[in-house]
Amino acid sequence: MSKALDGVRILDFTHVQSGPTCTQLLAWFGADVIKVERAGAGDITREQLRDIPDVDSLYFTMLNHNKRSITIDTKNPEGKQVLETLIQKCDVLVENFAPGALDRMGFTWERIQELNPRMIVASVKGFGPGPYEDCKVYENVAQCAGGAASTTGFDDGPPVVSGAQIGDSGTGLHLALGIVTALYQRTQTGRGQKVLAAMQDGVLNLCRVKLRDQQRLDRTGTMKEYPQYPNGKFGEAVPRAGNASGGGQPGWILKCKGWETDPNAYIYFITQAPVWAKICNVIGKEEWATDPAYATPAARLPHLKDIFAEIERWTMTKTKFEAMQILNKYDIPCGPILSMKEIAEEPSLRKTGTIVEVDHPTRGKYLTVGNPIKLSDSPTEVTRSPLLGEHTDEVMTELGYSPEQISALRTAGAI
Ligand code: CAO
Repeated sequence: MSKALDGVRILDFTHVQSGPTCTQLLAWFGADVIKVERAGAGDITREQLRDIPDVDSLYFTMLNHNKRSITIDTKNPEGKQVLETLIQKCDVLVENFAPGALDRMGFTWERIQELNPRMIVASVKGFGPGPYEDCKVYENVAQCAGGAASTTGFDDGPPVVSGAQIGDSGTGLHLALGIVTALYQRTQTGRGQKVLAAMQDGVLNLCRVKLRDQQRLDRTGTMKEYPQYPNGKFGEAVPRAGNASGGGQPGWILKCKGWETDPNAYIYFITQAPVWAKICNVIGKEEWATDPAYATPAARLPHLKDIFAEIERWTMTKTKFEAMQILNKYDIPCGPILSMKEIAEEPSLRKTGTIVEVDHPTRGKYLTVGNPIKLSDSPTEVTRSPLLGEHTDEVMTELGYSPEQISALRTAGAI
């Protein structure tokens, strides 16, 4: 079957996590992704957090599937020429170097446009234009600067960053959307364009509801679904809300049977208004369905702590999976707190290709997260990440270089 991005060639100049997430997605949709790395070293993540000596780390392999790897020293004049040829042959250049690095290499937007006016140049940077635009940025910096950390955690604790890599992988996702949108516009204009996804912006986009809450707080001085209501204090800025739901249906994480020894024996429970009567029945508090102090969503807001404590008395008598089974029968929205071990072993995720086992020549078999976006006419087959420079000769030959030229460039240290 053909793939959605068949025929699109990506010059993948990305490293670490944010950029590689983006180009991996494009590869899964069928683009030919040629990852350019420095000979001898490659993407720094190849050697970071290694669990097997001298073998590409899981950090690298899990972010670089379905790509080809070519080594070029882009600071070597002959290496630069190879890169120029690649720029002429590709549709998109994706990069997430520190600000200014591409310009310092000699590949300014103007130069790239001269070489290939159809080229889309897509970048991840930590910040957009402004006071921090020259800063290098990693995941957690973006979570802090994008509003995630100040709004995550509990009221009596410090800011907390999320395990979800919303700064890196989240921005990679944003960039991928920008790229396919620019490719679509190019079908009308015939021109390339610059695409920028700043990590601060990407995180803030994902924290949109917290900016909503800032304005609600400014206007009314309180937010009734927050755990600070009714007895705690609100300050000037959106406070950390613990496990409160970000939406209009109050929710919380509750203990389940076994919580004393299992750190993940918990369930997320949402007291969705339409099923309130069913919740009351399940937990044995039938009278709450008609009691004016509990019968309406507005009446319940000052009692949320007590309500969740009562529901928890019930959830603590069930395992999280037993509770799920019972609650689902009544359409009560809830979700088990799943550990990574449980997720890795979950058969349904294997079946859909969301968790995939991949074989690697030096690592052997390992698990990875497959493409979370499923296209019915463009199914994803996850193939292993490339070894450093595995496709240098293959790509150079496709670019028109003869075996003699390739060998001379190698001797000159250009590739
Ligand atoms: N040949 C020769 N030189 C190469 C090369 C190649 N194939 N590939 C990269 N280089 C050079 C670059 O030209 C750059 O050189 P100069 O500094 O002399 O211009 C140098 O390698 C290093 O690039 P860098 O500054 O991007 O790398 P770093 O490790 O110091 O910083 C990071 C890493 C991620 C902080 C920075 O790239 C960054 O801020 N990127 C933008 C934001 C981002 O994506 N962050 C998320 C990363 S994932 O957590």
